[in-house]
Amino acid sequence: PFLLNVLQHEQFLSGVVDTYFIDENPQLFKFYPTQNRAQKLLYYLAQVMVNGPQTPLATDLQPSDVVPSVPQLPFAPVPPTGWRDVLVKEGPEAFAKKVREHKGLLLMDTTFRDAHQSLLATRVRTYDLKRISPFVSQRFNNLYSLENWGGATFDVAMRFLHECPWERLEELRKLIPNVPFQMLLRGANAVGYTNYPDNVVYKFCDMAVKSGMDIFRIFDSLNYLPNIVVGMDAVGKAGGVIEAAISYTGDVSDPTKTKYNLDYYVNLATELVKAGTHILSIKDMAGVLKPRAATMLVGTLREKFPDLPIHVHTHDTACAGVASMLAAAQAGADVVDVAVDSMSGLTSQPSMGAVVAALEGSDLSTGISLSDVTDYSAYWEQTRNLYAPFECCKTLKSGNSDVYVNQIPGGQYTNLQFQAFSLGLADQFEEVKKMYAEANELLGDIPKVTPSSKVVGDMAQFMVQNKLTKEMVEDRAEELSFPVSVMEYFQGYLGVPPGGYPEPLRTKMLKGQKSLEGRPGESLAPVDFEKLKADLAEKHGHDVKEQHVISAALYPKVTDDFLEFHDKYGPVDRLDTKIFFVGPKVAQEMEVKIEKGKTLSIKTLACGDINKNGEREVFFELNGQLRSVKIKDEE
Ligand code: 3PY
Ligand code: ZN
Repeated sequence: PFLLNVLQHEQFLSGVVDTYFIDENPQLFKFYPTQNRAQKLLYYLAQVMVNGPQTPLATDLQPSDVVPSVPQLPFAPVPPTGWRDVLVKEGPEAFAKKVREHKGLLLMDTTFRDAHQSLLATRVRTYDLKRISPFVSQRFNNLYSLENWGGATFDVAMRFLHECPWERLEELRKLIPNVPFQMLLRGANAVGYTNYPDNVVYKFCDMAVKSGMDIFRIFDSLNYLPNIVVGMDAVGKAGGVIEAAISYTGDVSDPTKTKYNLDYYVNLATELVKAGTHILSIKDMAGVLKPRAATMLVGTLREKFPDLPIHVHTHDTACAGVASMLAAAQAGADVVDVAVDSMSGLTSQPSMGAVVAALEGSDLSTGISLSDVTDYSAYWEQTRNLYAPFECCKTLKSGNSDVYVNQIPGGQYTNLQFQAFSLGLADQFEEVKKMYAEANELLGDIPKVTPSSKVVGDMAQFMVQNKLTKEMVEDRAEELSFPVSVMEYFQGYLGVPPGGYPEPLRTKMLKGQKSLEGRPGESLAPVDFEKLKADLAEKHGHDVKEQHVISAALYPKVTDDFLEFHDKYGPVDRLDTKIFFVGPKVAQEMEVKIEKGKTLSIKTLACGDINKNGEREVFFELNGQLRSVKIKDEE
């Protein structure tokens, strides 16, 4: 059994030990503070009061004072049945069959993942997701799925929100037992930015299913089949629903664009079907699937695979998302992606309310009530104000049809724009966007989605900064020192791009450097999970959960920092969002529920003057008792 320290060791307590005992059991001689969660939280609050936000805010906008109201529900002891009941009872194949047989259009709601990844820098906290979850479970039981995990949420949760992504999944599962959960899996990159050894991908998927995940949308940023197949196999073995995705790029409605034409997509889809996908997904990560292209692509795939459910994803960057999703539905798509109205539009998904209303009364009616959408949307409209410091609308104010040219994915668009604005180079964004298209050409015209989108973005910025054109890069490739991500792409670390690498550029850039052949994961040594677990336990001095070990295999440093932060500051994920980001004011009172039946009542009393050691003493009332914490003022 795991022991906290030597004072719990029977043999030690009985006195039958020699001095080797210390050498053999060093971890038992580390004395960690006992779990005083209340004191740790006071320490966090005091830290924010004295030294400002511990999660860097992206803009000068402040979280508003609103306490978002949750729509009232009549008492219901159990939620109505949903698609998850079908999945749990009958398994993935039968689930897929029933989805295909369903008459109306089904929706996936992306509000809990892609919407805030695209609009609010992925910063939405479990706290706010949980508050609205019972409502989702009661009123949105007809959803095909709720996308609430994966993509960038995994590392951002630990890195910036100091919360455990696995705990998010488990807690939402308890609150929403009836709606299938969906996640985005980056194939052999899992939820990271680089290829992992296969055993990491398998273990990750297995634990995801055990923690409550149902449907996995699996893609590879280069549409590189071997990378997608690893993810598919891992999901299948874990018992999840396999939703293999085509990452859509180019324009099938433009006959002059021949690289990514209908044949290309039909061939890729055929391979995914052969590899055993339960559902076929079209992932339009940039929102470049025009309505007419949606009709052509979905129509062609529908004809070719009459029994296979088709699920279409888009972004609303050009504001044509609703039109494209309606076109997809009419051409035979079974499921399309939307976000609730107040979290929709621009680089997010198209509006749920608009799609629901457009189809009401038709054969494709979604079975979702517009008045429920309104209530759900009102919650998010208020909640979004808590995330004002991360609002993309600080810089992005309207739709942009230039996305059809630059093809920048939704999540990256606001990032690049924000970077340019924060450097005071607003007009540079126009140049970066233009250069993004040129960089894509240089790299061989590739699908652009995490992580290949970063390669193209890095290349575009490199070209803007160094005032390089495409021709200049081609001429001077041997002497330029390219960004690391670009070199790694050419070295084969992401997999093989469609149609192979551009030559002679690649040879010139690599200058004889070694490159990987084939699937990168094949040549990576497996992670030793037992050793990793022991290392973590040694470092953090408590029984490390299996889930944390998997987090550490994916993100060693981020996980380490997360565990350390948690050891130091306690369950900061229990604080409300405004207090978490910007701290309380003096004389503010708050209730913090740290677990079922255990609520702390905290009032801030005063923040003292700076003493000769450069510290301030912050005074609180905790459950009626006076407490104080000394914090070094780092100003
Ligand atoms: C991600 O990989 O996080 C994406 O959302 C890609 O579209
Ligand atoms: Zn997306």
